[in-house]
Amino acid sequence: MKFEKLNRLALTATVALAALMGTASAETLRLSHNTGDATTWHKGAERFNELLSAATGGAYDVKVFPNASLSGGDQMKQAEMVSRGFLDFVVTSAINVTPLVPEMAVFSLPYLYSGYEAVDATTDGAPGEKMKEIMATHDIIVLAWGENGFREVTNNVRPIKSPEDMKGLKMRVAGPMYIDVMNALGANPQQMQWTETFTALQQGVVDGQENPIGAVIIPQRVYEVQKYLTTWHYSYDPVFLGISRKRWESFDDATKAKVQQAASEAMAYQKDITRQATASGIELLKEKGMEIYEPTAEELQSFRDATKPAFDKWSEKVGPELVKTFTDTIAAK
Ligand code: X2X
Repeated sequence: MKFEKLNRLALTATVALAALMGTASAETLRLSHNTGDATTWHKGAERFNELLSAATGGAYDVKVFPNASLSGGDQMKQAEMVSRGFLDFVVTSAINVTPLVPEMAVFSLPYLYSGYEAVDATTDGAPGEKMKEIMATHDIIVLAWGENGFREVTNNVRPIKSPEDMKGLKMRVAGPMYIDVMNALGANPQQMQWTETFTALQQGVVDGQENPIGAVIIPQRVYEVQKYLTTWHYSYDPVFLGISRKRWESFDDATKAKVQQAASEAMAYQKDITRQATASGIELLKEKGMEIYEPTAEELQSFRDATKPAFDKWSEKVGPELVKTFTDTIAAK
């Protein structure tokens, strides 16, 4: 019927116009992160896009690029790109920023934290603010802290129950501080991009790696290429959502408030789903065929003692005053 046809035509035109207006009016901003598109990092970044779009009536479209693809797969380079204003946003973890901002290693000092309560006291308190100030001097505005998590060790050679079990293992690590930690344990560390690690584990180029369960090991299917996991909780790694100073200062105050709000909500969500995935993670990893070892308090203490040289070396590097800001807040918990 003529009327129906006309009606359909009108609808098509309206949809086309809306799409056109959408693309014409939304400004594209770029967000880089260095894990795959199934991780909680990615989900947090996508949530940020949704929240910001909703808060601004579709004025911004945050395009999320996983696997550090915008920095040629170089996960450490993202921070530098944001710092120089070549990238708008980054979701990455503290260890990746340490070549540019060594102080960020403070979070991940071996055995600094004993649990989530201590973590939250620092990220929500004075230490978190102090780290935001330091990052801002490098023109990276940290909008909110999220979570990569407590990093657990996996390998294909043997169950790790004591520091001695680490001896001679070829371990892939993400960043410089972890090289010192692995050396303190007598392992053979090798710095490698995360995007290359799965294949390296599969082909036996390295024996093991260390990463958090909920944020990375499960969504990136590390269990397919690793047999043993020990929950040694040796290092905590926060994630953050940061924006370049250049982009931040281009916003008016009302927009800044919306960006801040969306970032806070998105990272709270990211932290929440990461903790949930971690809590149910051990059971899932067992189902997938991994052998899990949960060290006793005494065994944890032996790992703490063995990694002390790396703690001391990096305390000097980040500055004892900064470490004290953290340890004071943790002790008051
Ligand atoms: O590369 C890693 O191990 C990862 C994904 O956890 C970090 O970005 C530090």
